[in-house]
Amino acid sequence: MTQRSVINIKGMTCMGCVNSVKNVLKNQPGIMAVDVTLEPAQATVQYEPGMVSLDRLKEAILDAGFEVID
Ligand code: 9UX
Repeated sequence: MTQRSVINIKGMTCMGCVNSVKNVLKNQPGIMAVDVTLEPAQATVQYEPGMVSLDRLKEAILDAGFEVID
């Protein structure tokens, strides 16, 4: 069973940022689908919980230079 989560992101200011976030998420293991929007600034991810955790996905966003709002 896949899990769907919404991650609120701070620091995205243009579509380039949106694409950066989209790409880092897409490259994580266990990711089935990714949608990132600027307004609202958030990522909707569908993933396999046995392969990747929500915390790991948030870390990837932080590593890419953005912030995550809990
Ligand atoms: Mo747009 Mo984002 O020029 O890091 S790509 S601001």
